[in-house]
Amino acid sequence: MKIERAVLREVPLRLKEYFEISSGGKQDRRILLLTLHGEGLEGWSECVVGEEPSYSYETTETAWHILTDYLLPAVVGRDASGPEDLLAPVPWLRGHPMAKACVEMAGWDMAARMDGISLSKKLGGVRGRVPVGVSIGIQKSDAALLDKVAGYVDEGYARIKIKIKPGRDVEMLARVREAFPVTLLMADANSAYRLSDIDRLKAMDELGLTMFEQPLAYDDIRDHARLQAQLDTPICLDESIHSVQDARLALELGACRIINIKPGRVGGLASAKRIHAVMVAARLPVWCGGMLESGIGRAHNVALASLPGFTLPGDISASQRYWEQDIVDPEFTVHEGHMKVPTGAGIGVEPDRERIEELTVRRAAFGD
Ligand code: OSB
Ligand code: MG
Repeated sequence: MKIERAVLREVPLRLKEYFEISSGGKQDRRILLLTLHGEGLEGWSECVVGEEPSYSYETTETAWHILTDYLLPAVVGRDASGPEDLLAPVPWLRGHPMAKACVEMAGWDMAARMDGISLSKKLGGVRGRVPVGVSIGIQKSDAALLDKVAGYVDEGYARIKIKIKPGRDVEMLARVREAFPVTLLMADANSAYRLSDIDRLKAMDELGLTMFEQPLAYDDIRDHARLQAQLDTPICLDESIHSVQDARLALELGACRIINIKPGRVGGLASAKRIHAVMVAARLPVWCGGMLESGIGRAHNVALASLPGFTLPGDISASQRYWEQDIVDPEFTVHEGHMKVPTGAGIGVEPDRERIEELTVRRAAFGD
């Protein structure tokens, strides 16, 4: 696949609702969109970096720097054998998985279009629709949270994830569990606890949670193993897993029983597929996480979630849960707890080019 041209854009989008997690909150996203051109086709992707180095060390600014100073100049003008080969010219570039994934994922979209098949099919997807959940940020009060949960349960979401932090955890979750005795509930701490918080963690172990996501430090697989040995609730790792090597280490140590796969966090869709394969071989489930994406990133996530091992509902909610107006047509919707996997070529949804152009505040182009 010859890449003739690349255009990177920054597109600000305001979330309908302030989204708070244990490390901080956000209202305004600075979305980075990449378009690769070549073979008479395009490939689209979204870089899922956050605005601040909190979830990951990468930020909008570091990704812009890595993409424009290293990755895109290396990719444009080259004839790669496929998406996995796109970054072959920069094997020495360490880290920055979200910036790398952005290039690789646009390559997957283009490769699927070259074959005239959907991205889902190109990746080995087997499902026409995928079960989806919703991730609820930390609310001002427990009453506000109960309201939110009720609303999403009514909308049919297959699983409710609740963000927690010390002090907004045991009692709050117990109230939700009491009001929703049979709903699939899980908690995501985004690394807000330490092993010394074991009493609180054990209290949450009594609430019948489907899983406990990333309770401990982002770089501490060993302590997660110690914690998992003391809990019945499966631990799901998010921030700790950046590669198939991390996944193997976590499984060997017994640090988790579930992995949240985000293609951006693990350096792309090929890496996501490798982690998926290791988990399927271990007979453990995975699900697709989210990074408050626009419809472009969501399209990639839905395609990935159609692979056989993605048996748990993903953090892949309807466009309307995030944005007044998404930047793809059609927008993503949820019916009976599921989202349809687009069947058109590539990501299978049309970027709203006019609106994207209008919203663009920064642009870098490579190639003629
Ligand atoms: O930990 O899964 C997370 C959003 C930003 C950063 C980290 C996380 C999240 C979410 C949102 O939980 C999931 C979504 O996109 O709906
Ligand atoms: Mg998480």
